[in-house]
Amino acid sequence: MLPLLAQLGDGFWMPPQASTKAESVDWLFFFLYWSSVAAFTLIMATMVLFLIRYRHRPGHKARRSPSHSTSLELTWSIIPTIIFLMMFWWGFEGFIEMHTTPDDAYPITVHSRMWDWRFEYPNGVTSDTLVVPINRPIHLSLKSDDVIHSLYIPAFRVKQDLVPGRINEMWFQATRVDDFDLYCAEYCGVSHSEMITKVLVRGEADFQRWMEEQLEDLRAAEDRPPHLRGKRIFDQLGCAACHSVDGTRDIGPTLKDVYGYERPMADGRTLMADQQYLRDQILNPRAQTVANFQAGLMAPYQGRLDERELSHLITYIRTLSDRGPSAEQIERAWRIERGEEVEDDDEDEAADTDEPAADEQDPAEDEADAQQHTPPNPS
Ligand SMILES: [Cu+2]
Repeated sequence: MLPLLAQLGDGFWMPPQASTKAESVDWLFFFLYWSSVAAFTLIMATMVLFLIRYRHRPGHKARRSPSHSTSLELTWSIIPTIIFLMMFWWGFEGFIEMHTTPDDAYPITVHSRMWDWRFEYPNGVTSDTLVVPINRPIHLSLKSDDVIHSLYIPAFRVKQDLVPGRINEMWFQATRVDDFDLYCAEYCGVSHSEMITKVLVRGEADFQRWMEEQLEDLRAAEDRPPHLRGKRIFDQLGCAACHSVDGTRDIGPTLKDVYGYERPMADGRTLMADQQYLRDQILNPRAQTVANFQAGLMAPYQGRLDERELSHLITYIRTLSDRGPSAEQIERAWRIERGEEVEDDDEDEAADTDEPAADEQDPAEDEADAQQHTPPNPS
């Protein structure tokens, strides 16, 4: 009977049961639910029955009620105690199981922040959707860059807080190939409701293929002009959640025509948006806020980007301004630096593009990088 009730959870009253834990969670939930329904019905029915049966009638004299009944008291103590102990035991068992990660679990790091998710795989691949293989335990290390978030996958029946300054953990094993919702379940500011993405459960072969593509993309990204590498970092970090690149006002200032212009700040000062300004605003945005924008929303990127990544990101932002170098100029300088034949162009333009050449890496470093991104042997 009860397992049958748990089946009701699968897609009827609940999201589909898509992890190894889902059925036992639903089972316990429905046990609690239906025992509450049964207790409520029993108590209400008895009350109504007694109201009618023992109502006041003319000429009817009330009998004295018994003051004590050992058997009755034992019954109403022992039966509920057994039921409560059963509930405790199933809950406790499930809790322990949920917090005991299998040794062979596949590790993924989750970065959360207002209002965006990023999933980092052991080989350095990152993604804004959580792509996982079916039938394999997945271990998540949960981190937050700013406030408390909560990772919630209803179809898997798992939820865990992400707390700044802590690494929380959780694990699951998906049992259905499909796309499922992944929410933030802890109110975290104005765009909390947009902090939503997907879990894509795939067969082992599809997962490996996806991973190969990502690795390919990662390697190709290293062999691109700096502003394109910067754009990739911009996309990966989810900067677009708050900053437009076309002049549209969003949660944060647009990045179009910022570089090279004077910026009015909230404290009344005016700052020139040079490279140092961009660097400061990325690494420590809370130190100074642009006028008419809410302070403190952006997480500091100090320690989260290395100098090369930072330089690429700044180069990309400079290309978004009509006072910065154009993408063509950056690319041209990059090609010249690589020793490629470049068609003769305006001398002035070439002169403006000394900077990207400086952060060009040497081939040995490229080699080391490529090795870093080699995937672990799937066991
Ligand atoms: Cu959140």
